[in-house]
Amino acid sequence: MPSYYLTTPIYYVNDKPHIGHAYTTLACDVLARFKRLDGFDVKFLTGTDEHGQKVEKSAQECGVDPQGFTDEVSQNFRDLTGQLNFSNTDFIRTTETRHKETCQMIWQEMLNAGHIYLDKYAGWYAVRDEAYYAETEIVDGKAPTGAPVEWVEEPSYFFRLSAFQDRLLELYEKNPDFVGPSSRLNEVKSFVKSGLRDLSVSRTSFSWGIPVPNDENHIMYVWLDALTNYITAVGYGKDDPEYQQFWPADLHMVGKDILRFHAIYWPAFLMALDAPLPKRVYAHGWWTNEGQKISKSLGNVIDPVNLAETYGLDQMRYFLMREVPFGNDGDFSHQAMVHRMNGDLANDLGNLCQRVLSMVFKNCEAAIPLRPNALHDADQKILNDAYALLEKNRQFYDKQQFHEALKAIWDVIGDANRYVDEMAPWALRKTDAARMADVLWVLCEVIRVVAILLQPLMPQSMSRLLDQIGIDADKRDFTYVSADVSLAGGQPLSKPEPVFPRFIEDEQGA
Ligand code: ME8
Repeated sequence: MPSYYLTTPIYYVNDKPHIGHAYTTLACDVLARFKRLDGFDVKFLTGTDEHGQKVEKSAQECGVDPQGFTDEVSQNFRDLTGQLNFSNTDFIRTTETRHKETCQMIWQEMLNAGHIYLDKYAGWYAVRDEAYYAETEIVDGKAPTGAPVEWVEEPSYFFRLSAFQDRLLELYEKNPDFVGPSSRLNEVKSFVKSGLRDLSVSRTSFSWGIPVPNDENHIMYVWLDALTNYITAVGYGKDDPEYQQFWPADLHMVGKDILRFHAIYWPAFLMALDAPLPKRVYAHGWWTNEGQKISKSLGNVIDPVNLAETYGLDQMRYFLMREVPFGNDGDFSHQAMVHRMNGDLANDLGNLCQRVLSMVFKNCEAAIPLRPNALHDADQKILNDAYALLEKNRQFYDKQQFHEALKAIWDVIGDANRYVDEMAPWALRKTDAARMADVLWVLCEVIRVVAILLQPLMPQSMSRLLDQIGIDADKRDFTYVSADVSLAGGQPLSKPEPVFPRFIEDEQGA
């Protein structure tokens, strides 16, 4: 069985999870589910990044010790995975022993191989980004991200990042798919071409971090610690069969804010360890709320659990993956959400299912019609288009173009609705009942295929839909997207219930 390893960023525990965090993990969840249904053994990792000055400050502000604070906030992220039906197979915390051991092990390896040396750091640091900035990057006294910076002068260990400049450029040259979307690769290349300075990888002015081996004054820079989580989780250096099976990772999914760390520092650290490099890093875009930057100070942080309660979990999952071309920035608005919910889900897919299944229920003795002996051209065309979705979806999913995968499915849903109108099975009922049954079979088969392919995105609703049309639980993976295993017919149909209710403003109190 082929393997697939994908990861989310590990989130800082300075605050509760919000829509942005849910978005990244959702994208990974959809992909993980897709790969599982497509026959892959999937490792899907998420977790929390718990060290560093930012987290230490948040704990201080709450008057709690950092470990107690991180225990509590990390639990919120862990709970979110259940609340949003995420199928991660591991959840890592950087305060776990397994992780501290790996960090200290790789530190020692890098030191022994001469990639780390002791010196002094004098320069700018932004706690909010947990990042160092060069003098030339400072704009109006702030980091290019707008984060406040402070001047830091302290003894520090450095990683010889500058020595990896050529190898990194060669990596991007030889593997143009290393960074997605492709437009972002240029950003990374030009940063590297502009010249890499050695990276400060330890701090002495606070203590909430993993101790540097054999030098008690230093703790590791939080990004060296954090990035290492991806190999901790597969047992790097511990003869773990998971490392053999899953490393290198197939995909690190991140937001565009942290691409530099993943596409430059991380491969350089791995090169220093002589370890294989991940196959791809994908940087998605940024969400705003009704046109405004999402921030705690503006008080407009969107709680993903509230969103799921208001609109429905699968509806929210659909909206986030469909509304914005993956990779672009997007805006969350109530109006856009309701538009998708009532348009794509209730009208297009919901109505197709409801009218087809109701007709079957009423006119075919509440059982799926038997597979026809012969098909008309129009039948064959729509069925072929439905089966062809699998290969199209594979290609889109491998490029993380979730919106394109969905668009392709909705094209078929639109065609199926037009096919219903053209074939007018309600009229055939009186003139040609056998043809009516064939038409309804074709439609049930299209619904089956569409429902199987939409499981990664809307697992709960598609499971209900597949239950309704009597598909056994072990016949829902992608090997069943094929004419060879089309519906035989005869399965009893329970009274159809709408899968996607409309959102009605007044009733919901919106
Ligand atoms: O950066 N829109 O953690 P973090 C879209 N600990 N995505 C958003 C978003 C928004 N408005 N806000 C947050 C860190 N995200 C480090 C990562 S990895 C080794 C260490 C998502 O809690 C997006 O994925 O600040 C972004 O990259 C991530 O949350 C940042 O989470």
